[in-house]
Amino acid sequence: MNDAKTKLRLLTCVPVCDGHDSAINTINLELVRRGAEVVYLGYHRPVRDVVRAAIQEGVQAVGLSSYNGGHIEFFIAVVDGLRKAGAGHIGVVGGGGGTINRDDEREMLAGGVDKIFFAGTPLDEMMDWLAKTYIGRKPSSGEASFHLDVSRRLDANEAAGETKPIPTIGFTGPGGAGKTTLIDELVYRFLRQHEGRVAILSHDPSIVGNGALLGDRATMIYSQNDRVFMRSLATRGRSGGLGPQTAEALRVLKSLDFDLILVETVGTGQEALPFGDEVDRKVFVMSPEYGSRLQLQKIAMFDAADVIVVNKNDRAGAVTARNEVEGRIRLNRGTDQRVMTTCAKHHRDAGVDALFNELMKNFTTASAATPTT
Ligand code: B12
Repeated sequence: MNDAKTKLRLLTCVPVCDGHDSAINTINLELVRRGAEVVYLGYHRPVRDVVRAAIQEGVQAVGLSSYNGGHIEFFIAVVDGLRKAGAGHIGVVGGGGGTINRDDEREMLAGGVDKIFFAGTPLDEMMDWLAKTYIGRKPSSGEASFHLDVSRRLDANEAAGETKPIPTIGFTGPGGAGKTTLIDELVYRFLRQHEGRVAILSHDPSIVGNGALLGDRATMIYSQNDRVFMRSLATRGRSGGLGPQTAEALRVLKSLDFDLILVETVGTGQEALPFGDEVDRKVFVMSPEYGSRLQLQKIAMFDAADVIVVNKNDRAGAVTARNEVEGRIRLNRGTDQRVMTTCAKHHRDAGVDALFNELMKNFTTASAATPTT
């Protein structure tokens, strides 16, 4: 599914950001323009988050941008972490403008870092080096941890036998409604209340040059947990919210040792009906800002969703929105669709608690001993 033979797939991150974020934004965009799929992990991430994400995302390399010191230790710790996890095939590169000097570079290369790009390196030169070095790089084939095994299976489309009836919930809705934050809060509740593992398949659009900026991880807090496996997928030209690889990825995940699977679409439009039988429950997430009541007549998911969530209920108009959405759903007559309101950005939001209970209703999740990674 990775097209590793023809496509560059990188994880980028700013370990600690003191405000120097324009380099990573420039580099992410340039990579995407060149057709790369870039999983962006955001700022302030410890080594273990970088290593976990790189393995789960099946990237060829990790790109770090570092402007405020500690780069020698951090870069080398990522190399060591990857090697210890059996993922020494994943390269480590990066830059930090004028903050990384030639002596630092020598130490970093000796510690296993593949390349440091200095201030003044033309973007073209950098992109060509990354493509030449990493496209086609073969993953290591030794013994694998759970995360590495899942990642390899996803890339090889190789299920571990029959699919199992693992509870699977699909989330869709317009961009900016808060789907990712809501999913992260639901994951938090799962981790607190259940044992076992969660898998997340999260989609972002492929844009110019077929590249994609896969940015959902950057807003995830609780999903950076060893009991969570997350894979970011690009839509690769497929419209409707999911990607051409989604069905196969779900088949693989459902053959493995997970207790809950969450699927997030890209931000979708009014006509989108992304989910079929592959999910057990369909959730449509929206904010109170949908325009007039007439707009509610045009949203196809209002006929298909099991739960409609009006998120951002701290905003003006949220009460009216809930009433109007309920009025629209009543027109469906005889369905047991639920309308719920949440404020996902508030930790411990009672609306998210109620949504979690509603979604987990009638699912029996395995409560085996906490698994190892
Ligand atoms: C722009 C800039 C700022 C902007 C940042 C804007 C932003 N949103 O990013 C602002 C004005 C906010 C800023 C502030 C500060 N800055 Co400043 N800043 C710079 C400057 C001039 C350019 C950095 C930049 O983004 N360049 C654009 C990128 C694309 O190019 P580049 O940095 O040369 O990176 C190349 C490679 O390293 C590589 N690369 C970089 N990252 C990555 C990642 C990957 C994955 C890859 C593959 C490649 C790669 O790509 C580029 C190829 O040419 C540098 C000088 C320099 N040359 O480094 C100082 C510099 C980084 N800043 C510095 C300092 C000291 C500060 C301040 C502390 C100043 C102060 N006293 O307030 C503050 C700190 C921020 C804060 N907490 O307020 C020092 C750092 C010294 C050090 N640590 O060793 C520098 C080196 C200036 C200097 N010579 O003193 N800064």
